[in-house]
Amino acid sequence: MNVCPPRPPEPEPSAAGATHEGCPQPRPDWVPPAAGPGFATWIAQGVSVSGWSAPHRPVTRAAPNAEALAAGVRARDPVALARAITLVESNAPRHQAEAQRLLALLAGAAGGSWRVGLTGVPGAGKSTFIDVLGQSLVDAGKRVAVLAVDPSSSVTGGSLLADKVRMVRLARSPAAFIRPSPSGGALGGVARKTREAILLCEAAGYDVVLVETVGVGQNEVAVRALVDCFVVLLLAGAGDELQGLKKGVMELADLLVVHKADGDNRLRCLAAQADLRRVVHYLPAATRGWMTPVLLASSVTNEGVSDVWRTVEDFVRTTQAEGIFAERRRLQAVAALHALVDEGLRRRFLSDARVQAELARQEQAVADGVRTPLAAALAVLGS
Ligand SMILES: Nc1nc2c(ncn2[C@@H]2O[C@H](COP(=O)(O)OP(=O)(O)O)[C@@H](O)[C@H]2O)c(=O)[nH]1
Ligand SMILES: [Mg+2]
Repeated sequence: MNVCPPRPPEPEPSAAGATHEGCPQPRPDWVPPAAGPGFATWIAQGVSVSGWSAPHRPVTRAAPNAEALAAGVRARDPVALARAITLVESNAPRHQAEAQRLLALLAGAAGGSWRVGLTGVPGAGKSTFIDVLGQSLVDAGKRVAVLAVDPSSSVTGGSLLADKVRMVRLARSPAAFIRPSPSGGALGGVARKTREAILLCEAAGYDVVLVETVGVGQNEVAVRALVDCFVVLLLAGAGDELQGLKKGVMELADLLVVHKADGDNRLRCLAAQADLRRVVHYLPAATRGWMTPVLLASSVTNEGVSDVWRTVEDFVRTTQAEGIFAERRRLQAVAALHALVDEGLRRRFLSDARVQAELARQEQAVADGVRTPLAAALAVLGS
């Protein structure tokens, strides 16, 4: 088999390359000077076909248009939904104005889903669980959107790929929509973008929006503020049953699930369930009038997965009947307003040149121990 490209009869040495004795074609600059013809790097020669020229098609994308995107989202077009989410995730000022117009156009169509947050340590099986749960919801005729929130993903890098692999079956379903986390950025920004992505999914008619988040820090608190029902997945047999999940996270849970309750692990999970039931008894209620249940589930055998969903349904019915569901959403929207005002004030204040200069002076004074942090802060705020 001849793997060499056809060589032109009279090669022209070009500025981009150098010829070498015995090598009639131009070669890239970085080819070692002593490289013989066996050094297998050549600049590909163009093929010219007389009378034909490549059509000039500049690769451009139409600027996002709020009306067109809103129509696409309402028509449940997943491509339009994906583009709409990309628009609200954009930090470019010209996109932000269009994004807000889009959200205003769709405001009346949002709000109709059940928003369910799922958290747990990396490896707790969240994505696998969502894949199984999501499929059973789709089988029951529901449309399911999954949003993954991981502000650390730009650092850890791997979670995105893992999620795509874990949810491969659900991803194939036309009734499901899966969106990985907005990349990087401050937690406040990720929370804002996720909140808006939830609204867009609702406008696209998804009945359930599942928000997966890694339980490693503050993200679960941010996600708790975005969802109606908050589920924490735990593992048994890892020594400490709280596995680094602080008591604070348990206090946020409307439902605790001891996951991977299969095979040899099942007995350990039963013991962990009994322990957790005792602990939960002493925690303040995450949601008024609701005692957090502790369930067992396995995404391998599917055991317990439908019980988890039945409990979520029970939770939604109970909180809706008592007005807690609607009240929580109202409070969440107001809290989002406050968070955005705080963030905007901070950004505006710190971008002022005088403030920056004063801050640098005061940092030095505090570092040198000649000023207390409070006195320095007051000086900066008064600058
Ligand atoms: N035995 C067992 N393994 C599971 C179960 N669910 C997930 N896993 C495995 O746990 C690992 C982590 O799962 P993944 O869904 O990526 O966890 P995530 O980081 O919490 O999203 C994978 O190797 C899964 O195959 C389960 O119910 N039982
Ligand atoms: Mg995952």
